[in-house]
Amino acid sequence: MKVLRSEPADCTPIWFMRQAGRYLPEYCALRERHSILQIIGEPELAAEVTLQPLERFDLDAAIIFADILPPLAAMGLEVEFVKGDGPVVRPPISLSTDVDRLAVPPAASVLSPTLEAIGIVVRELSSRAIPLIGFAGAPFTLASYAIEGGTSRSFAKTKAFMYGEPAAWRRLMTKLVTFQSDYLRAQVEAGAALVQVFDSWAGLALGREEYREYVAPYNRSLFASLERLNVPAINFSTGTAAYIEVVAEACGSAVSVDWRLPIDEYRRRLGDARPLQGNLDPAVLLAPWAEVRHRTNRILRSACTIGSHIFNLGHGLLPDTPPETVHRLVDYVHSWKEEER
Ligand code: 1CP
Repeated sequence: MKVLRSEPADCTPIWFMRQAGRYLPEYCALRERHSILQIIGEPELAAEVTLQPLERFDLDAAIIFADILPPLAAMGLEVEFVKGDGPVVRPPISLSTDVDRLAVPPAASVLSPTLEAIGIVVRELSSRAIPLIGFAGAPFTLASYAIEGGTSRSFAKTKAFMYGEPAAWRRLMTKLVTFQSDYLRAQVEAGAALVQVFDSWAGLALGREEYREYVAPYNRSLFASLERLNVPAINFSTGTAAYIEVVAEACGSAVSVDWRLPIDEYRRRLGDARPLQGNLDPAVLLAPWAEVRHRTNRILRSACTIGSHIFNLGHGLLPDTPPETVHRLVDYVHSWKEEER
């Protein structure tokens, strides 16, 4: 929180995307008994999973166990996680009239289990001074699941809709901004100390000019609506190295960067005004510790004075990551001093 507020910090803070996930045996044990949607739908279970990584590691933040897709269910689509196949969204949006059928209910009326889980976690963490991160998907990333009906590599249907039905695209993105803005506000009211907006796929799908035209205005409008919440908001994306300046223009208190460029290059391009988050390649954690340390050191040395950087991966922890490596990395980042440069 100090880094996000530009106050002096004693060390570089660290947390991980997917810190509650399949690399943790205790998470897998719980998943054998409950589906993802069951965990998300039961506040006590969601709170338990959220806290699992904090029992093991000295992390500087918790992230609420939820997913970016339940909002699509709240808007009237059917969302299912099929084992091995990833998410399925039915029926996918394919016509302009499908957009008109999407509802925009108050988030608190449809996603109350997540808001309750936030309350439980915040009470549990209050004595430990660890902030809880609320989150939501950015409009493009959510639109891609709604239009593709699930995960995609080419985003062909999403782009065909975007280019072919520009007016319907505007209506869809506007509805998503309205819902997500309300959902993030509700998470902050429930106790989240900061929020992160996940735009996981826009950068992998679009070139700079298309991003500018079809994505940036909606991200800008979402981040602008968050300003009145008075909590930090992290702007997360991947695959956006070619136009990170345009992504960062949408705003947010910090910009999360992937591993496709060294962090000092991201820093040069974005300036010193805001903290950066990232940028270790998640796959590095599958390597022996000496390699992890070497690459971590390079990030910590590169233009990242303590107080200007939140250590994280460029994307989520991979299921094969050894928990022991996560443990060593957390302690290493915390004990790292600028004199080691
Ligand atoms: O048990 C499992 O199957 C593990 C996978 C998993 C997890 C850990 C899913 C299914 N959801 C979650 C929880 C989750 N999802 C969290 C909270 C946990 C934490 O970070 O500690 C968060 C922040 C998300 C967000 C999320 N879900 C994103 C954005 C972040 C990212 O990874 O890019 C996305 C794209 C999803 C969709 C999703 N959820 C799950 C799957 C298998 C997928 C599909 C991914 C794909 O399309 O490739």
